[in-house]
Amino acid sequence: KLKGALFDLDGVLVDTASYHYLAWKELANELNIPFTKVDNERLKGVSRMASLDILLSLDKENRLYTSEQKEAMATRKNDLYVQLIRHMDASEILPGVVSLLKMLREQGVKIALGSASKNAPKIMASTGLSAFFDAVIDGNVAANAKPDPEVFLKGAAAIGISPDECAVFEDAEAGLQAAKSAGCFAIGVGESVNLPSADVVYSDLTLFDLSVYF
Ligand code: B16
Ligand code: MG
Repeated sequence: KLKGALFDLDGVLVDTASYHYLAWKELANELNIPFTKVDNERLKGVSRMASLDILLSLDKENRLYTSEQKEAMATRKNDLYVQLIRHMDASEILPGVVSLLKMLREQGVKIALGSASKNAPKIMASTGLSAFFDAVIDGNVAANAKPDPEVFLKGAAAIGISPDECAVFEDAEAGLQAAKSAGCFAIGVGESVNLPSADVVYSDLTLFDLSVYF
């Protein structure tokens, strides 16, 4: 039986994936780069600068930019994103999440966040999710982005549970790869076609049966 639960934030606990998409889409429009929801799948779970590099690789004109210009683009995207998440509250927590977190706590399972996002503290506070978490590892404390296992190794260490006794809940293939390299059990949330590295996939967390794993 597993003793720790490590949660991704965007796309697992809250539906911020759609806000990330809208912000990247606006930046892409401003740069005249074609960018679709299918392209956006490749950005999920990936750090802000790595996401920008993927977006710029879609430029038909192959324009090159200085690192200052790229910093400015990343800042522009984040300003747009922060605007979009300004009014977030508990109503934007995804289905099944709160009851799962409550049941995990009742069973004494330790819970940590493992997110690439630098905006995680803001979102955890405004939705009230912070109350359920024993530790928060996010883009402000981790140097290496997923698929590097750093956030999940640090999350497991912070709750004092060995990674092989932890489950990771992830909506992104990069995050599932990170979970597997950390040695965790990898639970995908979403569509199996997008999540080949998952040990098991649920289309949403209302279908998750805790007693099978914890
Ligand atoms: P920020 P997660 C990730 O969060 C998102 O999935 C990814 O799309 C985003 O680029 C990344 O955080 C960085 O976020 O720009 O807010 O620092 O899925 O690991 O919770
Ligand atoms: Mg995610």
